[in-house]
Amino acid sequence: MKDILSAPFMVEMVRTTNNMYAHGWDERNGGNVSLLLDEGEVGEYLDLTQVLRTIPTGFAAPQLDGKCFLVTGTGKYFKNVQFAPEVNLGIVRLTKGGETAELLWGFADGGQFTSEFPAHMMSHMARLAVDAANRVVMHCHPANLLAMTYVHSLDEREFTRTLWQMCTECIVVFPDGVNVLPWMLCGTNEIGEATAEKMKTARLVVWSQHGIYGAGRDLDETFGLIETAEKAAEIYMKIAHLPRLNTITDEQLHLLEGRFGVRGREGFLD
Ligand code: 2HA
Ligand code: ZN
Repeated sequence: MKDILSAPFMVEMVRTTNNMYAHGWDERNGGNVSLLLDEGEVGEYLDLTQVLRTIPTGFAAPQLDGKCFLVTGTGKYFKNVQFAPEVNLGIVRLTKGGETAELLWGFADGGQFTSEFPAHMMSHMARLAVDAANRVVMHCHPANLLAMTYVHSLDEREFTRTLWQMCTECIVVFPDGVNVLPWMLCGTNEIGEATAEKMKTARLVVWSQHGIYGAGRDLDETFGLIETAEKAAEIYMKIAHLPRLNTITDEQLHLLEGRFGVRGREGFLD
């Protein structure tokens, strides 16, 4: 067996959680990440017949039965992941229609996966139905996106259009736009179901007054998606209280669509 701490998926997860912390998106135990693993790849590092313990999930996820995920632990601090991956991260395999998680590695202090596991797994199901190559669901608390949910309309078209207008590359990076949930109680199956519903039409879902969810094919892409939206929100928070003399017009956004071969979300541009 190869050393799991040297596995590319592990190295990338440690680097990503560290980078998220460095960006200020994950204070204390804020944020959580899950990465769908290729079972063949995991098998190079772990004996897949050795289950350390089983953990009930509290929801059904039949489409994910048999799938393995590397996921951050509940109550764990992203700033600590790099120093003790085997305590702060775990690898679980879903069984019994997703109602049970088999721990294959990690959570070495007796811990378990993030409290937002329902939102993660339900979002994986929703994104895999749209894009079979989706591997990542990422949640964090970037300050400017959060701030925006206090002062900006939560209408998805309006919210998306504002972000697209803040940086030229936004419509290229997230042409599908941003969906928005009102404030809801976190850590529940209800917010998980609502997030997954929103994930059907966009890879970014804002949780008002809480944070954001992003989904993507790998950790870099998903990080970059959130990074780009957060940069746009930062520009917005710098200018929102000032008279706006210039903007990126819909005509210019259409030019970007043509130049980069993307289509903005249906009905979001005039
Ligand atoms: O686990 O971010 O939403 C910390 C969180 C919960
Ligand atoms: Zn959170």
